[in-house]
Amino acid sequence: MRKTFLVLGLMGTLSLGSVYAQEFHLQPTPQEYQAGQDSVMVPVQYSLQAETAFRETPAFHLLNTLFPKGEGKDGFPVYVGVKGDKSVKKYVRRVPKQAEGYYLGIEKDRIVIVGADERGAYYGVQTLAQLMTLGKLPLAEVTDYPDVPYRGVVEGFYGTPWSHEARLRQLEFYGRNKMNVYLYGPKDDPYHSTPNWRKPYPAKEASQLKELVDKANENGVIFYWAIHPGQDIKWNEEDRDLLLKKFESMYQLGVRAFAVFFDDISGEGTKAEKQAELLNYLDDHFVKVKGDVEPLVMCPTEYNKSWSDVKGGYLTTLGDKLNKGIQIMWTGNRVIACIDKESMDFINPLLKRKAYIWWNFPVSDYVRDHLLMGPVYGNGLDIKDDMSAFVSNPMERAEASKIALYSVADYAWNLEKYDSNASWKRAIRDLMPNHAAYLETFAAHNSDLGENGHGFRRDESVALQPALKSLLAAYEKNGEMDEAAYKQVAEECDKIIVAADRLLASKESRELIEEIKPWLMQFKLIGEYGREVLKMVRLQKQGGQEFVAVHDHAQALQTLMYEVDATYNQNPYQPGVKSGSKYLLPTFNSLFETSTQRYNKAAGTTLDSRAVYMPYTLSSNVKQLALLPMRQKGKGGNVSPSNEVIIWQAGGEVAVAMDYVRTLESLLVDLGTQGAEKNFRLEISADGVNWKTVDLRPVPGRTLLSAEVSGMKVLKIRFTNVSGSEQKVYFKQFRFVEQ
Ligand code: LOG
Repeated sequence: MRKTFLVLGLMGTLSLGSVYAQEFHLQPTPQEYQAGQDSVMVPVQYSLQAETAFRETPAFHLLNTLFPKGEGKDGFPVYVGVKGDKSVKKYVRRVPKQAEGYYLGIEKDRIVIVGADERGAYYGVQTLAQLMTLGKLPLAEVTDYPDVPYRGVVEGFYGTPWSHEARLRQLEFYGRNKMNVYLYGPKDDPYHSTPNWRKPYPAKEASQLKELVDKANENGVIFYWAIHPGQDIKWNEEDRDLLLKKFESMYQLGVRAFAVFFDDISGEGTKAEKQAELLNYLDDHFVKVKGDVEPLVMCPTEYNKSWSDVKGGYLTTLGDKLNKGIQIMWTGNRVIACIDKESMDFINPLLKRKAYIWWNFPVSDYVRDHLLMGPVYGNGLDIKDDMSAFVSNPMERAEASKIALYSVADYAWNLEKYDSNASWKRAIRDLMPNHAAYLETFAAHNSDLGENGHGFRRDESVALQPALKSLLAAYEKNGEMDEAAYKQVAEECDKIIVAADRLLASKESRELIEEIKPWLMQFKLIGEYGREVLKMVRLQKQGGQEFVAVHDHAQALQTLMYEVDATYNQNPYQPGVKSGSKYLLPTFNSLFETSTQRYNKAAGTTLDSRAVYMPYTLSSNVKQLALLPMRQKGKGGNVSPSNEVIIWQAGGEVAVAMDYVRTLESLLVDLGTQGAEKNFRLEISADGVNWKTVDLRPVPGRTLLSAEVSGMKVLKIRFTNVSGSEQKVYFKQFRFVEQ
């Protein structure tokens, strides 16, 4: 196959808009694109050569927006349609057979777009739209189709659901990036989940949902509405009919695709047998009866390998019992995991169908103080035939999620040609064409998740890592200076400051900037802090007294960073604002500490050398709790809560150790279930040896438990499952305040 990706012949004559020819790349990466040297002027008007029915399709509406003067008899001929249409009969052989495939030909005297189906034609027009930004149209042929049948997004996170406006912008973005599904399932929409899943939406929400469905249709996106009934569903006719009724009310709003999620629940709702019965009932009595509804999608309770008990038969039951057409979601080997061949080979035989991948990235509902704006990498490039879908669960911040979503679209369309870094750079340019370099600097240092209960991490500060490392290593060893590394880090600090300012002040992509503003503020402070720390290192070596003033400024910047962290994004889960947390800040902190200690030693001073201070340490032998980070907040601490159900073995405990004996004021625990306290014991020790049991009292009407600890001396706290058997409970809160 001959593939030419560049349109070199045109470069000299192009009128360069926001897209430069040498950087031009179709998105998502097409299967086959051949462009010659020749080109034609971009037509300002077109004449439509199509069947009458074509005028009813999204492809037509998009086409009609591409030409400034619209349609006209003397316009440039555009032959467009789907396989079987008379108008494009001549070209039918060139159309790929795959669903949603298309052929796009740009000839001297015509444009030809033929879809394997309606959405294929729409994607052909989307590709034409991209080529038309080039200023001149290359004579070209595109033969293209997606590798994965369903590609898109599941709005399935905990936290503030996306706004209506953000969703409208997303749907348009999916259309442009050839993603065909959006599953609506925000955990904190009460009408999606407990308590209100049985009730219809109030008028305002209903009309907004209708608007979303229309917007999705315009953009070739299937709008799936998902319900999450498992926490309190009764397996009886009444609830089944209420669920059906809710579906019917959504159908009335225009919804033609439905999903049922059984993730993160405990109790009666988790039974595979019952879940399968319900889904099959919906399939037989709703989907099949309506005739115009897409295949059902379900998210199982055991939705990842680490939680699945194959012998227990849950997955096998679903695989055996669920009607063939029903899709089953899967997040991989763990809740948060990249997907590879081996993980597909594990799950598909159990489900007896190709898994519908729910990829938990860039979702940040368990690391809410971080932004996940780095490259999308780690998923197998050899699994296109193993999955029925690849959908991504994004961040609560819709615009910031677009960097990852762009690459998810690219990946799922064409796995073998996916190039994670190149795709990431293009995503950034797509989001902020006029500030791309600044956004790239920011995103490069805001990629990792920090410590988290799932243990999922991402690379960060990739280009700067070697310099950070060798600068620190040389200096820590014997005070040597790696000049080249020093220079590189210093330049990066300058770049960081400029990037933060330019983005904060930019008129471009305001919605994005508003979302990430606190992180931009923090980022700028890190750049400034880095600059001062580098000066400290230099001055310490020279032994100059100016060291003190620079040290004090660096310390002031630490205080300001602390204040940003304590002021913005104060959600109760992982409050705060972390930036550059994987390499940048830790390196600067180490340089701060070492240089201050060295200065103190030489000058006989007692400058404060502490950059970070964490008085509490968590330990646990419960697998899902062991990695949960502790946070210090004001005069107290809390364990970062988890979203899912914790499988807490008999005798399993979680313990918090203090750096020295402190005095408690209050302590709160929330296991998400009323009455759960009888299975657990809370103990406090003032010396780490002798323990005292403390009662946990339920706060009336809530699942919150409060311990009477005021005035108690504490060195260690421990909380143990003393029931003698495994407990499945949430871990929504574990928080204490000191006097
Ligand atoms: C939830 C999801 C959440 C995600 C990341 C699934 C299937 N369910 O642990 O709502 O956004 O993990 O925290 C989940 O992933 N539970």
